Amino acid sequence: MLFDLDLIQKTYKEMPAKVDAARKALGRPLTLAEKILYSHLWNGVEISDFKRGKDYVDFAPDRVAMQDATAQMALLQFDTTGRKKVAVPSTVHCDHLIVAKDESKVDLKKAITENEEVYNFLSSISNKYGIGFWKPGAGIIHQVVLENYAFPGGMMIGTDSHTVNAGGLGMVAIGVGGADACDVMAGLSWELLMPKLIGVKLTGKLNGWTSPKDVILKVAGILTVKGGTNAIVEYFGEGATSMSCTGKGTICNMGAEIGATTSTFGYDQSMSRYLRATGRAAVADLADGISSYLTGDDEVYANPEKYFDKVIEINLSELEPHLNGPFTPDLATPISQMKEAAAKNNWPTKVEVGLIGSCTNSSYEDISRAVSLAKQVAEKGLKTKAEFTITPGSELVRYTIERDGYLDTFAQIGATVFANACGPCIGMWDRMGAEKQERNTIVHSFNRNFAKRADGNPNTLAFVASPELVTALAIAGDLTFNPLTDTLINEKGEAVKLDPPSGDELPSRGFDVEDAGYQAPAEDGSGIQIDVKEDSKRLQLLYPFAAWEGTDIKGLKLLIKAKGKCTTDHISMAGPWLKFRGHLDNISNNMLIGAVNYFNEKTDSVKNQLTGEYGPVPATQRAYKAAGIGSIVFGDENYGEGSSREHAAMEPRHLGVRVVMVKSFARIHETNLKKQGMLALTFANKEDYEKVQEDDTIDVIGLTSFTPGVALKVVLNHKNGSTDTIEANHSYNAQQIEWFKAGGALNVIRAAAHK
Ligand code: MIC
Ligand code: SF4
Repeated sequence: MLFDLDLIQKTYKEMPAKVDAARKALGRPLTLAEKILYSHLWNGVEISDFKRGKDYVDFAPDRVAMQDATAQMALLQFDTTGRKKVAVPSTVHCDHLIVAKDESKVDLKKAITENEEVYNFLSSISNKYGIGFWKPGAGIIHQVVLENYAFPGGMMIGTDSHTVNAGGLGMVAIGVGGADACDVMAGLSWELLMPKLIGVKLTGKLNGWTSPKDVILKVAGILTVKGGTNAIVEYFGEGATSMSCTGKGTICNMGAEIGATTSTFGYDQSMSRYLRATGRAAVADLADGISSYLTGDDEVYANPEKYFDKVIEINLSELEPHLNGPFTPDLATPISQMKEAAAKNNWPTKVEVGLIGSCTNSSYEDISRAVSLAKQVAEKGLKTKAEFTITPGSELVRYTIERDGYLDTFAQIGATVFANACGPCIGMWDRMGAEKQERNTIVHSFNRNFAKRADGNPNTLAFVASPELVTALAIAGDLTFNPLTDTLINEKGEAVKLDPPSGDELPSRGFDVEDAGYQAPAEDGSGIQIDVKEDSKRLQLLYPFAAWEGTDIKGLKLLIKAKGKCTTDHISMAGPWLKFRGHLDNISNNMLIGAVNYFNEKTDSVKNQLTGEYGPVPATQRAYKAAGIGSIVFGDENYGEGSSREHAAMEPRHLGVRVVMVKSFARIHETNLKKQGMLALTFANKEDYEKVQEDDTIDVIGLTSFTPGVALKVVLNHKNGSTDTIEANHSYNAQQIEWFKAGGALNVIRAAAHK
């Protein structure tokens, strides 16, 4: 569908002059990322050569997208700002709360009943404040955004880390917490640390079994889960232009898994084709008119080392299909090495389930290529060994693939089609037998594979791969099957080889849909009432957090010293907890229950310093809160990796944790902590992490002169009477220090609104 053409027209009208001015001021050619950033500076911000990784810059994003699990908190916050309407076009998408169990229709119906209160809340608050609402069943936020809202050269933020998916259509699209979305919807600027720039030059051409997914699986292997932190990854080269737009979306989507601020591609014919196929020829025509502004300058791509902070080159002609995992998306194994890797690591090689789809890989092209393999099952007399599921990304794609007979072909290999929603990607998979917690292997085309993420079973090993490879491995039922070289034995006992996948970039008969699932907001929503019941278990109005007391913070108890990987899934688990995303107190009962306690290597078992007993993390923290004692959380590298969910910051805030101090943070989580008025600190010397002891009482010194760029001190008062004073770095700028002092960014906005 075509939305907001006037916004796109205006952006494109102003963009050339803005880009030219930036090029002139900086005195050099520009990358695409810079063109988009500099043409979206907040009104009044002067163009200057901002220092990457150092300067905070104010921007004016074109639009905001929110999904149901994060929109609840974002809109509860927006509701307290006193605004009448959102200041920029915004949308809400109902995709995260649908459990995948039986099949699409049954599951959707059940979700609509179970989540009625939340859907009604989101629908009416969207209606009131001028927000477009996509009903349950319409599809996954990022797919729906790509199909309807993303446009080359645009800038958007979204309350979901995979908002970056829209980079496939040449946007700078960034995942944020709800508080950031709230600012932009309230008409305020949006602040971002000027990102570093990583260039990825793609040479050659994808062929055979290799797909866009393998590009990002390879990049994740090179850069690791934190290698993209505070950087924009820009892809270019012949390999980029020869790839489909939706393939580019897959690559950008999984940029979240390397911690990148976002990823993007320059405007090209594949984007034009995609825009036209999705009913947006007018946007394509406009983009064609200023195409040189919608991609990096030639000089940049000719000499990338001069303009990017880091350059990676990948030859697509030689790239092998990969499988990444288990438990982390950056453990990359080329398929030819899987036999060896599985044996060495003792990974179960029997594939129990293959799952395709999700916001990452559910395009028409993905499905058509996977179907070309499913067809071969009957043609070659094979039998599919593993279970197989499909999670379409949108009703538009689902309707079209049904029309084109693809769902029938999948049905012939025994596939289950789940609702157009997140489902098994976010622990909303009611998988039969998962409660037995058996060690088992699954392969999927989603993006994340942290422990418990798909089915809640900590012993499920999930490997991420392209939909093509997932389909082949499900047919073979074997993780070590290399379809490039290996044969399968069919029902007649013959050895057969699968032909490489083939498919269509876009449907030859065009896309089709009966009801895409969109609800436009009321023209005048002022009369609409938002009801949140006092005794609701799912929704709770927010109260303002208390302001800083004006002194150093002393006498904090150690709540947990988290060991190793501590993602937002460890801090605030999804799956069964998603139902409490609109109720801060209830969801706080999952706080840090997945984090491993350094001192006993257990999850959800920490020492209560008041009683000396071990208990669950949330209960222990509630005991400190009841006693009026603050606490501190220590953590390892890349703390808060993964999701944008601000619950991972709001829960500790609500329960009385004052400080989170770690070796390093993931970008969105660090911002979320700051926004909620917490202290987010990093060890100046990472070895100091070792000095933290289980019975420590901790003081934070230097807050009365809290200044950007000046380290604070943290004193560890050990039980034996000795102390260690360690240096605590922080990245707060002057504005963020104000948030801390006020007790949270929202308190600052509210105070301004009431002046
Ligand atoms: C995810 O993929 O982890 C999620 C669920 O989409 C999250 C958002 C959330 O936790 O609601 C994300 O990536 O930001
Ligand atoms: Fe949904 Fe999974 Fe995509 Fe997150 S990554 S938006 S949970 S499909």
